[in-house]
Amino acid sequence: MVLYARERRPPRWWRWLDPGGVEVIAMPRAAPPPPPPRWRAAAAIRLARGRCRRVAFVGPTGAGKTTTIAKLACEFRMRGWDVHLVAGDTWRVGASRQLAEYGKALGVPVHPLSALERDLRAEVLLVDLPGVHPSMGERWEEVRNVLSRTRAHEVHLVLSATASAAVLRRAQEDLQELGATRCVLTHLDEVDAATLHEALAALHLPLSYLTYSPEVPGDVASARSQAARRWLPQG
Ligand SMILES: Nc1nc2c(ncn2[C@@H]2O[C@H](COP(=O)(O)OP(=O)(O)O)[C@@H](O)[C@H]2O)c(=O)[nH]1
Ligand SMILES: [Mg+2]
Repeated sequence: MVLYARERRPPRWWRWLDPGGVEVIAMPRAAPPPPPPRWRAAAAIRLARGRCRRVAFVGPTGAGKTTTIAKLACEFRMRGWDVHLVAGDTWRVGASRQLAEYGKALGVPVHPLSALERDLRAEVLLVDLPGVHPSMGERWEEVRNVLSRTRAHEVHLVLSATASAAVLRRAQEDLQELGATRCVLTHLDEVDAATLHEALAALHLPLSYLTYSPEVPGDVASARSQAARRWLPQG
């Protein structure tokens, strides 16, 4: 921004040595705010009375899969849906117990993987899986196998907003084969606005839910809900 400008003309007899010029005093202009990230909001899980919606959650270890499942189980339960959980993380020590404890506290049945072949009278079946990456060989194969047994209507990729944009992009590419069509972003309470902005800009998949505390129940919102507007920059 130009604050002051003046043409400087030395005397004619001096101009052979100093032709003159323009004096300018300027201040750098503040950088414009970055444009809002272009993320897409996916619809929340849609349930119907008397039908079973099978939903699986995949993603890297520690992203928040089990916590998201427990939060959603509680939400659905409170709205009167018949919720069942499947403990598919047979790799992490204590993972099944963690889910069983949530199930007990929420009054929701928790089944072993063998229940996937049974005709459960649930209206929503949430399947918890171990953290996974294609480099994990045996575990990768098992997750693929469980997913095909699940016959999921929806697969959600769970990602933490604390991961860098590069890691988030990479995770979406690396886990593409698992067939997730939407993603859940967790740990929003642990990042600042700029980091969240970068995380949202890195999402190729539409965003279904976000979570913003480790607490169960509570602090989960559909990306299209009013509650989500508090966390997400509006485009
Ligand atoms: N602050 C915060 N912590 C979270 C959130 N979601 C999960 N966590 C914590 O992150 C850790 C890993 O979560 P977990 O659900 O076990 O991850 P998983 O390995 O993907 O199943 C646990 O300590 C959770 O309490 C969140 O939205 N905010
Ligand atoms: Mg887990």
